[in-house]
Amino acid sequence: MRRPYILLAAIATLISLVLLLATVGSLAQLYSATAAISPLLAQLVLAIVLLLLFAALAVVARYAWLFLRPKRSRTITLPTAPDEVAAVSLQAAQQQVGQIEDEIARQALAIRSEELAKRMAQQTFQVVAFGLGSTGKTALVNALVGEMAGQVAATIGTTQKEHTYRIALEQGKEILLTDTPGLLEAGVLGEERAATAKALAARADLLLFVIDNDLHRAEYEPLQMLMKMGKRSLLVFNKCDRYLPAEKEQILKRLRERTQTLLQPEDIIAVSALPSPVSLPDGTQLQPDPEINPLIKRVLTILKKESGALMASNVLLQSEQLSEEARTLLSTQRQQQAETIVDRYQWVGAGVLAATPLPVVDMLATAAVNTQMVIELGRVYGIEVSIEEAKALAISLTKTMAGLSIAKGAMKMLAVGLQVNIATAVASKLVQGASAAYLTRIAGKSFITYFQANQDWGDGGIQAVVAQQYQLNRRDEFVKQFLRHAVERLGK
Ligand SMILES: Nc1nc2c(ncn2[C@@H]2O[C@H](COP(=O)(O)OP(=O)(O)OP(=O)(O)O)[C@@H](O)[C@H]2O)c(=O)[nH]1
Ligand SMILES: [Mg+2]
Repeated sequence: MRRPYILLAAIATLISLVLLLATVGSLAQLYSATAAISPLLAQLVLAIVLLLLFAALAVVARYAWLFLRPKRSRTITLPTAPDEVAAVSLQAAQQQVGQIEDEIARQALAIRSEELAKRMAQQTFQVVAFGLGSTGKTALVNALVGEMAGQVAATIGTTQKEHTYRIALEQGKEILLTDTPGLLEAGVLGEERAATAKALAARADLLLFVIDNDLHRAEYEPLQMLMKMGKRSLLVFNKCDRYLPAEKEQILKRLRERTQTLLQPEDIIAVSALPSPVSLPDGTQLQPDPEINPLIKRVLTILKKESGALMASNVLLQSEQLSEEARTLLSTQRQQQAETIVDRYQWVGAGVLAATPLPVVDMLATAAVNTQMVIELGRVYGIEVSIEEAKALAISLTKTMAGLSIAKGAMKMLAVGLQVNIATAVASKLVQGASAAYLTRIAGKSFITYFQANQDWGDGGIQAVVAQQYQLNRRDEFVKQFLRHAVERLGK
């Protein structure tokens, strides 16, 4: 208990004791005074007073309990294990992907999310070799896989497409080892390949960043970027056979210094994936074996100690990216659907008002906000708006439009646009219809903003949103185009 409470409790106990003593004293006095008249009456009075006292105490105790009882808090158990968090995030991303209507975009994202789910389920560890052209990525991947599967050549740009190999491990686990095209190739094709390589690197659980000398600036920047992204990486210094031992140590020392803030020293590994052939005295050429054991050992250690956490954090990262892409696509899709609804509704009321013989300036705002439109717009954003809610929303928007005198302003502007005299404008059916359509548009656009912001009018409230939409839809170009449509639709 904290100090102020202890003090309070002590004071309360003291007061209660004093009151109790006073009550007992008074009761004793009352009893003896009444007993002098009649002992039976005294007992009766005492019993009644005690009963009342207990009743009062019970009431006080009940209310005290209501206030002081420990509040039961609703606890929601959130997943805390990395793989559970990743699974939840992936599920959320998949749900968003499912809502995308564009077939091609949905398929592309769905394939990625399925791959992620599969990798999570199968415990497939993805290792990607990445680096500048000709640093020996393919040679390294081949050496690692233990077979000469790729084509190894001295020119930059040998690997044109990524290539993935499966390496089976015990307990059904496996490593997917991916060879990527080199960065820094000339031309558009080179840029495209570099982009593919970067995308693949971003998907890796473990990255083998292959270099063949001290770090190039073109290498340092992507390495730094990937490390900041939290990508687990090993810096693989390949082609060590080309250097004398002292030179090799010198380069390794410099590498360690330059990547001090990015990498652990044990994550910088010197290898020779495909050492140059050696000429023997008899003139024959001998192909030395690759020297990649330290790298294999390091990869296996990481796999043993960190693979679970690495895969989980990678799935999390990727499902977040997937989610982000899906969200962007969904938002564009919803915007288009919502605009189509507004386009449809704006001409519905317009026709009716254009056919009305009387001037209807004041009716315009009311007629413009169609409750059905509000319901349909809500649905686009996944919000079920009841008729009552839609009516209430429509009323507040109508009031806002009336308050801002938008109906009159719009009518005047459109009349000018249609070059109708203001005096006869009110009578002009075309202006009337066009104004209704225009106001429906402002209302619809305002509701789109409201639903986009999760049913929130924002800091400036409904007025600010409506005023902003009015401003946005007043641009000359837009009004001209709008009037052309109006004449086409209502002129007949
Ligand atoms: N001396 C030596 N040469 C190597 C070593 N590893 C690769 N090379 C040579 O380096 C050149 C390029 O090797 P690749 O494996 O094709 O390089 P890469 O990084 O895949 O190249 P791109 O696919 O074009 O990006 C080839 O001539 C290889 O023989 C090595 O450990 N030592
Ligand atoms: Mg290659």
